[in-house]
Amino acid sequence: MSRLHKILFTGPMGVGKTTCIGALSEIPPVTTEAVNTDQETAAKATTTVALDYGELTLEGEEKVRLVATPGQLRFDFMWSILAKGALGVIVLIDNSLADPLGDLQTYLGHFSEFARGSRMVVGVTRTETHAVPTVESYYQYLSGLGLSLPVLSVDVRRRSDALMLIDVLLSELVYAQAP
Ligand SMILES: Nc1nc2c(ncn2[C@@H]2O[C@H](COP(=O)(O)OP(=O)(O)O)[C@@H](O)[C@H]2O)c(=O)[nH]1
Ligand SMILES: [Mg+2]
Repeated sequence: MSRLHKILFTGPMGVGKTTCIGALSEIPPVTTEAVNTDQETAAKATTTVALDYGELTLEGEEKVRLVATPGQLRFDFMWSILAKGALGVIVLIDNSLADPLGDLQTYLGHFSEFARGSRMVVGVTRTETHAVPTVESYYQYLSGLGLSLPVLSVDVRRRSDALMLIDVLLSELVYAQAP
């Protein structure tokens, strides 16, 4: 399996990274959960401290490694290590949090190489309960930063939505590599 075939998932704690890899992976996902000591940010019993790992076979028998970053910002030193050699980054944003566009800005900053190289897709979760910011306002926000990235409203508990994120990222990569 080539090192190049890695897709990285990132986004705030509780957004759905572990769920997304679980929905996609053909192997039992490897996840490193620990007792959540940050109940204020997300009321979950456990949280991912190191990473999630899964595998998915694409058309043409190519395998991709699915890797998620830990959500808590105090583990952000891990992000660049995990991003090394990744084909692209899927940023999940939780629309129910206080400042979803601010969250997006954080991940755009940390993964700016991917954002500028059009090797990034934004998936917005919990739009069924939190309709704003709208997908349109995400596009406007990105456009204000000179970025043109796909933004999709997703519920990553559904495998079809999770697969859509992968498909859109892969078509972006093909387009980015076209002469
Ligand atoms: N409404 C909604 N809930 C979600 C979605 N994705 C995940 N969840 C729920 O959010 C919780 C946290 O998800 P998790 O995958 O652990 O988040 P992580 O911290 O990013 O890994 C779980 O209870 C999921 O069932 C989504 O797209 N929409
Ligand atoms: Mg997790």
